Amino acid sequence: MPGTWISAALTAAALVAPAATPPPSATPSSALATICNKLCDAADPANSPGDRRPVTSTLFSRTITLHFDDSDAMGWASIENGSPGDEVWLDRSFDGGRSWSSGSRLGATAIPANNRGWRTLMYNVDDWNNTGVGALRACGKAVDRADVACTTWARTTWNAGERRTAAATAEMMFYNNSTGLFDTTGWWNSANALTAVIRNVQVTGMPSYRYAIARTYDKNINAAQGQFRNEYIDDTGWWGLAWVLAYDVTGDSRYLNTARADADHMAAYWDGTCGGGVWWSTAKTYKNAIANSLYIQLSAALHNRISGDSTYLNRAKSGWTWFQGTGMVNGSSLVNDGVDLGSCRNNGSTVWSYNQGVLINALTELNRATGDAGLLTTARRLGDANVTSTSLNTSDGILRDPCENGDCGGDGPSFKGADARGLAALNAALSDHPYTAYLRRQADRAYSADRNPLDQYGLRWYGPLDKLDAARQQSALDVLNAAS
Ligand code: 7K2
Repeated sequence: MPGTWISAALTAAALVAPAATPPPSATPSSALATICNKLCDAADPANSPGDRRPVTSTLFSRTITLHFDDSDAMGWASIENGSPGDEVWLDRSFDGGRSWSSGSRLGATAIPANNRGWRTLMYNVDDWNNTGVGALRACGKAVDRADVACTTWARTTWNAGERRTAAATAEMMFYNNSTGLFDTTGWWNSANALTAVIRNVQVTGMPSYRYAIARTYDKNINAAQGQFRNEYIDDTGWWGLAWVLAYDVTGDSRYLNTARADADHMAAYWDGTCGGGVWWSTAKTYKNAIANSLYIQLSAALHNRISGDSTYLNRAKSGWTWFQGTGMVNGSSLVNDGVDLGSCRNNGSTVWSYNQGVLINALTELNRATGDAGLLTTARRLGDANVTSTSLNTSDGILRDPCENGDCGGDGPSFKGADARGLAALNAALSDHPYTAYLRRQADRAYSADRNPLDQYGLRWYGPLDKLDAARQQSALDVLNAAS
């Protein structure tokens, strides 16, 4: 009888299909080995204090259900309304459902004679000893058909008890423990992803992913040109800001020293072409907003953390003076992309969200350094334009970049998160917190329209969910952090 799970679930162990030979392709060993967290794999769901069922799937009138024991961070699969011989099992993924151990079919079992339903034993979602951030799905097969149906991927509420930690956990499913970078995205985007994860630790107080800070640092300190420098001055700026935040959260001065090395690398690419400013890259072909906003923000942030400093303060001030002189902030208080090297004026190129947010963050940090209230007034003008511009917002007030009629390539998906970070910093610095409602609207919409059951997010916050990568996830994580 379906629903009467007697302790025959124990007998289920005897019904486990002979372990299939794992495929020859490399599978993370943790995906195959028995995992023990609070409990070991193959625990009895009869002992679960809870039974949450986030997702189901149907197959020829059968229902396949994924169940969670959230207090033990384990899950099991069931099949109902089936026939004897129907199979049911779990797949487990440690990369957000991009791959799983297809040979392992965790808990694979079959409906016994005279029954219409059955269930697997319980398996761990995560692998705590190996910092494996996991997901499960329930799968099944009818006895007389070849077709297999699986639920979508989901996980327990462990490290995912609210939408911000859930999004951080989904971001960490892209984190590659071997490289210390985020798979599916680029070098500079990984700096932003790490920044969003660290910020999540700060705003939620959940320390689970703090380990990523030291791991990313240790595994990449000698990458590229060392100290997280490379031929892109903006890339170096993003990493410098990540390390400033790492220093804020850990107090470890090695991160501050690296942030200094990054700022100094950027400063080495300041010259007199067009009266100042740092170049976009070491090839010295373009002076643009992003590299210079990052330079101002990072320099001011260093001044605010290094007692007795005047070098970084002077650089930040010179950066802003130069930026203003170029006219990159246009008459609508929106930032165009860069400078035309012939005229040394605003090149009229695309208005990207991140060019608002990073400049806003830079001016907020510079205000903290100088106490100059005019900087916050200017930042507020930029912020007001940011949240009202019809080129940066849908008609119902959802932030979107101009590339969102396409898929935004590899860079664009990270932009809105950097923007949200800047708006949040300014919002906190202004006593009337003028962007609270805006930021909350973004987070609420992304949560309701652009998310799957594993708390993975897509490009367009107004939906629908398009595809998954660590940069899309980073922007969503940033706006969730910002809305808190
Ligand atoms: O043209 C530059 C930049 O001015 C422009 O804003 C973006 C728009 O494209 C390139 S830079 C592409 C990325 C490279 N490294 C770090 C990121 O800040 C940057 O977006 O896509």
